[in-house]
This record gives sequence, structure tokens and C-alpha cells, in this order.
Amino acid sequence: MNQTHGGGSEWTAEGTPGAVDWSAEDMVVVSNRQPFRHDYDEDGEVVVDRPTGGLTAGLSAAVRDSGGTWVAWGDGTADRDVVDENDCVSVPPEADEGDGYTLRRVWLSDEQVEQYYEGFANQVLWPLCHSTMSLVRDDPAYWERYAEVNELFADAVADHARPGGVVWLQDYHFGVAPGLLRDRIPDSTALAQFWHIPWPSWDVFRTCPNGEEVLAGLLGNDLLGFHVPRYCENFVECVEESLDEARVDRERGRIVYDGEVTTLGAFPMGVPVDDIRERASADEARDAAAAFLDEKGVDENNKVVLGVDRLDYTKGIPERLDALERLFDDQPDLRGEVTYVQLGTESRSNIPAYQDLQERVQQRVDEVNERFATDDWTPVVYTTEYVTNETLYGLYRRADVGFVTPLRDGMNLVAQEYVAAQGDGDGVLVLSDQAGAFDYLGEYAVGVTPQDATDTAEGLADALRMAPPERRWRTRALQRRVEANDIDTWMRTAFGAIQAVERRTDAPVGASTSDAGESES
Ligand code: ADQ
Repeated sequence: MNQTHGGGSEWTAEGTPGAVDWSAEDMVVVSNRQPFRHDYDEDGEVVVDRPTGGLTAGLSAAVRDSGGTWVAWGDGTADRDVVDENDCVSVPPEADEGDGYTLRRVWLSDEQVEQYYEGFANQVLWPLCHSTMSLVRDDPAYWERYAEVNELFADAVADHARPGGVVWLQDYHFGVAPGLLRDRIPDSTALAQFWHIPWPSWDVFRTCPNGEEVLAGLLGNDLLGFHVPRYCENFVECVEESLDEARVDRERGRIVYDGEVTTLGAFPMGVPVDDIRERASADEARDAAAAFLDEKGVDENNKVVLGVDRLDYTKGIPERLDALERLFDDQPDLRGEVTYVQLGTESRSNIPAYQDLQERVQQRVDEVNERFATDDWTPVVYTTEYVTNETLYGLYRRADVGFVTPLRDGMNLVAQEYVAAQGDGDGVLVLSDQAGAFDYLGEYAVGVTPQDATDTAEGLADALRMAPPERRWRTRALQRRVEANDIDTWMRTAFGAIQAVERRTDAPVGASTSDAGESES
């Protein structure tokens, strides 16, 4: 049923990643969220929130080594009080001169946050790109603020971009900035962007308000990266349908628009595999997970099914609870034997769709527990509390099943973290066929269709009853995949492609251009 895709496509990044000399480039990384945030604590002291994710840590190291700058929204309560007259601060705070890098902060008003971030980015682009059109909420002010904030970022970036350097934008908050940057940075500066979420089909994207402007803006990039070839293909389809003047060269993975060339590529993002494996195998992680489960009243002999997500409607958490209910209905012998642990981090709580989701998850957890709980067994343990990385990695390691069932997901790093944390363990990954990660891991995971409670319940039962030899070979095969494509490989492949890209060439599409490149609209 479930096919795997991937390798060999015309959008697959070419070549093996080599050693990249970050110091050879002046790099400017641009993201909505900042890598370091300064806040006042209750005693009025400044405290620093540090990067924990693999991507932020990897990009931080690259910016540091290149002697570059990171540009991001300053959203901390003490952020304004620690920057210099150019809105810059050196991070990490304890770094000696030369060991840190510059963080340039962009300031947003409450209205800008509401209309750019919570508005166009998270109530238009996010639901559209995840093909949940019914959740799109538009307001003309959203686009105005989105364009305005992109302009603020473009101005800030222009202050730091250097000839021969690289500007690397992250994600869907910057659909306009690349087009603006074309005129504001030196021609010899490479301009690249990685789009972390799916790109939908034209049939969905055509409903995007100001969609044409977003496409044109993104074609300001010299290189535009997605996780999987399918998203590149969808993007090209949208360009062909929407921008008459654009010409597509599928063979070379390029689009020429407005006299400039944009190269597209699929760069599947990975996780810091070695680091996760080492930390998940440590006694501290095992003890932290045991203490967590003990505190929640989970019997140490029970099988544990683990979900780890931001509380986002794309992650399919209520649907997962439906499948669990189906499992306990259909397979009563598993009652009392299996505990489903769901970690959910609150996210975008000012947006009504997210408030609704939070309520719905709590309601479904309560319903499943009310139906099946006994005096000494609670089927679902659900918490929104913060857990340390030690506890998280320990839980990955302890869990018999990693339950990763998004309705749609650009990649999904949790699936890869779960596999990486297994070490010599043999936890089974149950994975949605709607996650980008499925293209790389679907062959050895237990694939499920997340909207289908029966299919998902059957997949979960298969995973729970799988014999140890099969568990082991599947785990080893999955581990080889995540090892071959860890975060370091992603950084080097993506950065290698940025360095190799043609910059601002006014090259016409050559004779090899496919006919499909001629727009029909
Ligand atoms: P996200 O939608 O945030 O990312 P994901 O890829 O799963 O989704 O990454 C989430 C990260 O946050 C993981 O590293 C995970 O460990 C951590 N996390 C989530 N919930 C947590 C919890 N409750 N406690 C502790 N840690 C938690 C977006 C796209 C994805 C894409 C990534 C990277 O939506 O499709 O994979 O960017 O490009």
C-alpha cells in the first residue's frame, strides 16, 4: 500500500557532501525565532534562553565559524536592553571575542506580531501548506503586515550581507523578503531559503491570497530548498500555473523568472544522531524517564507507546486517540498492558484553531481514560509540562513504540529522534504516510494512514505484537537511514549547494528546457 519515494528524482540534491569551510563565507542566517533570547526573571535579573534543537545549534555553529550574523525577531522582555545602538548583541553571552557571533534583532509591534506572525504566516500559509484549507483565516491586513515585516527583515539583512557571502533564510515567514533582497544585497552574495513545511499542490495553493506575490518573492532566491522532491514538484506546478513569464528547466532543476535563475533542491533534514544516541543511552536519561513514568503512575512492566508533538492540528493527536480507543475496543487483551504517553508542547495559543485543538486533545484524553481506566491502570498519560532533553531521550529509549502520525508534516524530526535514541534497543516506529519522513523511513517503519482509525489501530497492534527479530532488523535498517542523513549531512549538503549555485546570472533557459516549462495560463 505505502510506497516510498525519494532518491533519484530530478529535484534531489546532487553529489556527496564534502567538508565545508564555513569560515570561507560571511553568512547571514535569517529566521523568525531567535537562537538566544534575553528575558527578565522575577527578581529583575536577565536570563538567557538558549538553543536546544539540532538545527539551531548547527546553524549557530556555522554562523559563528563564518564570522557572520543571525537576524531574528527580538521577542524577549530584556532583548532591547542588551543590544547595542545597531540592535546587535554578541552571543552566546559568555563567549570570548571571536568565539561568538552577532545576533541582530528586528523589533515588531504587537499589531505586527498579530497580523504577520499569527495572521498571514500562521493562519494563511501554515494551514494552506498543510492542505487544511478550512482553517485558513484571512484578513487584508495580514498580507500588508506580512509584506511590511518582510521589508523590515530585508533592511536588517542588507546591513550585514557581504559581497561573496551567503544569506540563508529559514521558513515560511519570509515569502516576500528574497524578492526585496535582490536589490539590496551585492550581486555576488548568494541568497538561499529553506522552506521547512510542505508545499501544496496547485489545486490548494491557488486559493492563497496574494499567492502570486509569494511565488514571485520566493523566486528572488538563488536556491530554494524543500525537504522532499514532491514539494519541489508542487512548487514548480504552482509557478507554471501562476506566473506567465516564468520558465522551468526541470532537467537542471531551475526556474528563470524576471531574468534571474532560482535553483530548486530537495534536502531532507536530519537530527544529531550521535548526540541523541549517546545521551539516550546514558544512565541519567534512563533514570529521568523512569522517574517521569513512576510519577505518572505507569507500571514499569507496561508497554509504552510514545507521542511527542507541538500541540498543532497538523500532528493528528485527536486522530491518534481515536485509533487508541479502537485498539482497546478491538483487542481487549491489550488493556492494562499498554500505556500511551503523549507529550504536548503548547504552541500558537493565541490562535483559535490551536485553542480548539488543545481543548479537543484534553477532552479525548479524558474520554478514553474514562472508558478504559481501572484502579491500577490509566491508558493515556498526557502532559503539556516541559520535560528536559534527558527525560525526552530517556522516554524515546524506553518506549516500545514511537507513535508519529501527523495528518501532514514537512519532514517530522520526532520520528528520526526516536530511531536515533534506540541505540541497541528495538523500539518500533509507527509512521504516518503523510509525513515527509515517510519518504525516507516508510520502508522499514509500520506505515499508517493517520485519518483512518482502523488502519492506525491495526498498525499499532502490529507494532506492539511484533516479534523481537523483526523489531531488531527494522530498527537497524531505520538507524542506517537516519545516520546517513543526519543534521550535519543536511547542513553540508545544503550549504554545498548554496556555494555551488549560480548567482544572479541572467542566463536564459537553454535548449534543454522542457516543454512543460511553458506556462499555459
Ligand atoms: P515542527 O512542526 O515543530 O517543525 P518536528 O519536525 O516534529 O515539528 O520538530 C519538533 C521538535 O521539537 C523536535 O526536535 C522535538 O524533539 C521537539 N519537541 C516537540 N514536542 C516536544 C515536547 N513536548 N517536549 C520536548 N520537545 C519537543 C517544522 C516542520 C516539520 C519539520 C521541522 C524541521 O513542521 O515538518 O520536520 O520544522 O524542518
